[in-house]
Amino acid sequence: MSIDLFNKLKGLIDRCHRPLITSHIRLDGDAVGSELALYHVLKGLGKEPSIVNDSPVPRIYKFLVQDHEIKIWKSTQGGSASGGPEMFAKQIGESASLCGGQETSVESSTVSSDEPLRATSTPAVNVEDLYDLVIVVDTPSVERVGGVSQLITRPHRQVDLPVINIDHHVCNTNFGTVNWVEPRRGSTGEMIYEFLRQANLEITPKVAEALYVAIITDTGRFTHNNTSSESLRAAAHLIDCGVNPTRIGERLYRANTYGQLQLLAMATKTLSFHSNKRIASVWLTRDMLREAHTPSIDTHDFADIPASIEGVVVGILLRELGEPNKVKVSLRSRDGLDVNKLAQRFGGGGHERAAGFELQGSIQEVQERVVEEINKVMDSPKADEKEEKVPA
Ligand SMILES: [Mn+2]
Repeated sequence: MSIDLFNKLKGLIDRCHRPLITSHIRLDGDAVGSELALYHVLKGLGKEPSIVNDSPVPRIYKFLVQDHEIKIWKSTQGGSASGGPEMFAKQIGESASLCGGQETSVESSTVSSDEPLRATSTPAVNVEDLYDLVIVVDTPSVERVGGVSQLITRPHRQVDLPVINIDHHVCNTNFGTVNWVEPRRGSTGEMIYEFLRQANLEITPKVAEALYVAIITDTGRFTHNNTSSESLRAAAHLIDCGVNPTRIGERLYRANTYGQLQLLAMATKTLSFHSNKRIASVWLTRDMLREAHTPSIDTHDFADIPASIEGVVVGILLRELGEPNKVKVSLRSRDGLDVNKLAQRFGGGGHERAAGFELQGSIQEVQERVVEEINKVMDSPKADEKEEKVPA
């Protein structure tokens, strides 16, 4: 990070009083860990930070979070961003007075409720009255923030709130007022660690634990191609700051539910190969999730099932979403095949070796389209060149 960029970030953080911290929909360990680390640091500096997310905290990361620390955004009906100032006031209401004594709509993240918000007559509130800075972590675009993007984009605001964008996605759109985007980084947590070091800010055990979770999960336990000596040095220092790696390992990697294992068995049964076994895919339907009593968020690393097979260049996970006929596609690759570029063709994105997008259609239809597109990329001369290195 350049001195100039550091000074800009530091300046905005020093001047703020009530920063809003948020991240992408369907939170992962990097998102939750980065948010919490910043939250605790800012609290330590005497600020009044709030974390508000579109999605609830996935079960395995809840051990990091106290109920009141992360709030969840309640979207309006249909999940689309809509509603006038009254609806907006209701949505961002954080205290009884702001909500006219009604129940608050920004809930603790550990409360899971899919009830759509009902419009009630509440006084209009400006976002500026609640927050004076927005910090978005680990998120490539404003759209990926989900409903909380209403706090970042213009229509409901009188003045532009400054937005800090800290991210390592190669497809980041630089949507912030200040953008710190480094795609070579293994995680956003690693970037926040660097910022704290450079700013000479204290890394308390709580901060260290949150950052460690961000780093270890996003590097795939230090195995993904974005893992660097810096990732490991950061992790090593975080252990010095109070992290117990065994405890974190237990919480993250020995915490499967029976339902998850049932789903794993079901998903593995759907395994199919394409293109001379260079592509492998599995899928999960809503019925499977229901049968295993497991939320979709607990299955995001199932893309590793097909990708873990020897010789497979691209692993695909297809998941039916809540909306009818909508499928979430997750891709994992190796041998230099850039799935971020592939995902961008379908309106998604991510990293070179891990990316995703959503498509309309049945699982079968979506699978065919995606395999066809991957084949095109694989068959291009450039991909062939790289593939020659792959043992058959
Ligand atoms: Mn990340």
